[in-house]
Amino acid sequence: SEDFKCLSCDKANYKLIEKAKNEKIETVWDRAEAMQPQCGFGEMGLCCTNCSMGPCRIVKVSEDGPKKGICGADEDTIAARNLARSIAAGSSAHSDHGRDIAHALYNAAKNPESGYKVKNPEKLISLAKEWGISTENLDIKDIAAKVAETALQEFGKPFGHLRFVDRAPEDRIDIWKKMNVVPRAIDRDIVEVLHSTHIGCDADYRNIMVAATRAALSDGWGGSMIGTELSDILFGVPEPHEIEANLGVFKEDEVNLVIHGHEPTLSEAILVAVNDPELVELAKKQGAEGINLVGMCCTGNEIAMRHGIPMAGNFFQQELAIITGAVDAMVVDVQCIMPALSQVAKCYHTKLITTSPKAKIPGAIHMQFNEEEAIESAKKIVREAVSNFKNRRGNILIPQEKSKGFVGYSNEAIINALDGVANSVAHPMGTVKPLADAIKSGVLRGAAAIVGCNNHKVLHDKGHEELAKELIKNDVLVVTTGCGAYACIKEGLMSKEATKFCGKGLATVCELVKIPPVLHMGSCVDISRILLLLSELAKFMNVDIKDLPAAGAAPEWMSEKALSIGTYVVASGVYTMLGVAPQVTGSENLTRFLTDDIKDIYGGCFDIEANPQKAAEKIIDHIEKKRKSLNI
Ligand code: NFS
Repeated sequence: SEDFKCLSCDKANYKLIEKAKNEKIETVWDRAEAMQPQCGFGEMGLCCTNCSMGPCRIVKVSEDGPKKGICGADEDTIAARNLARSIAAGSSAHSDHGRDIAHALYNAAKNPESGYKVKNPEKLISLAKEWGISTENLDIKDIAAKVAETALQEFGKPFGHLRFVDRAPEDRIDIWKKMNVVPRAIDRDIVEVLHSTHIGCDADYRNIMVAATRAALSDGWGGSMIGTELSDILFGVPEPHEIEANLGVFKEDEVNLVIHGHEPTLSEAILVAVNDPELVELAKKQGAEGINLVGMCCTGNEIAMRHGIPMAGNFFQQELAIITGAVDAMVVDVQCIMPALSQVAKCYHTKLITTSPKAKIPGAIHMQFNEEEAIESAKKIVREAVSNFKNRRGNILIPQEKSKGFVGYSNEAIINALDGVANSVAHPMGTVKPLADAIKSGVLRGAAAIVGCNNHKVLHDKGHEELAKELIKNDVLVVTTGCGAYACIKEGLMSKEATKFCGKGLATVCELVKIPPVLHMGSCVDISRILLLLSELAKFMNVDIKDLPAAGAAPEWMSEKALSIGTYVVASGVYTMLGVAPQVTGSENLTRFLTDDIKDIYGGCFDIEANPQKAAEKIIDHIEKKRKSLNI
């Protein structure tokens, strides 16, 4: 298994990569190898396919060759347009997810057949109040309908700006106003990027980035935040749970159902269905002991956070999950689902079931998930999974590796945990005061978020883990979401014992407050939680987000969503470290803009460092500088 250490640093994966080799099954690592060398024009952002006079590409490596596209677009225009379009696509993915949650909330109010119910009426009422919706004489369902409709209006309202923008610190909103990037309506801001990057429209890279930044902010402070807030209302606010993680969570004697993708509207309904006595009975009739539901990628984060469902694996483990031979069905909805899965599934008995009209995969079984009768349609899907148990072929290998950790740190849960200890020291309950105090006193040097995907350009999971370890060793509290959260829990960084990796200050805080040093805050849309935590902290300390000793990092990012996230996080004032360079380096101007000039505008900027040790040093350096300017 020695050879596989250069592909992943997760031991559970070695045996399965070896199994894949023996069984002649191609994985993401094989395809990445076959792709070498990767296209230099694309890598630098210098290939333009925006019109059919092209494709055009700018030659940088020599004096010869075109320096302009056929329409005259130069490297700055081309690289910025490509980046902006990716940001718009990322923002649209998160926001469309948010829209689906809003529809589900509407269904919960209006359509009893849907099976959705409001689980947290307090959060619903508080959001209604925030949005100026009168709750007088209305029952929960009526309020839910109004809140859902108001949320849906955020996508296409003709005037004004997004409601959640007002949650940001005042200084931040002023910067956005000055830069003309206050998001107005989510669909509009995304459409505007597509329009302005059309052939013959915006050619000014800085102005292209204005539209792109606005579209990104409409994700973080719009679509994603709607997704998170309304999911909490519908499915409950996450609370700490101890759970198991890694491919060792599969059970030989139970039906293994993997739910993979993103939207809790599906995973929550599947969770109800797997507990249906009739389906459990059916599983037993097939010879199984029960139904083992496990999560993968961000929808796995969502149900782990709310229900303690095991986290099977992250983006780079999706094929390996099937290669165990123990997966009876993998049920997917949207985003981060490799089309390769259908080929892998064919080599086993596994049923790959697509459920969204937005994401069908040739070779998969399509069973449309109907949110108007969510539970019924989830039951049909689960029945399909259960009836496949008997078709197992015997070539099963479930790795031993799994680890335990605590997940479920919503802002509410973090504040609760802090309240628990600090209430001896008279302070207003339910505020970020204890967190601010810990930072001010220097016990905690600051906080960093480690988020995002897996990417073959980085040793799988190593970028996340090493960075996290280095930061907590230096008393920086780490919060994490997405595939980064999987890497951290698998490495034991969310367990009680994780304090052994911490510096003295952070270890003391963790023991006192009974939290792990790496806090699992959810899926990628839940990065909106991190924005809110930073906002609350900034407001409490009477500063702007950019002044906080805080940073962001996406060591293994790959998706367009990650580009949208990075952009809204930077525009919210956060220094953000990328482990993989974005495809912009062919434009020195744009690269300098993103890594430097932008600092003077928003206070945050991108930095690029592949080595986790060096990335940690830079983050710590940034944090210490911010402490100095705050005089703490
Ligand atoms: Ni987010 Fe990356 Fe996907 Fe989640 Fe994982 S790949 S941008 S982390 S599952 S969305």
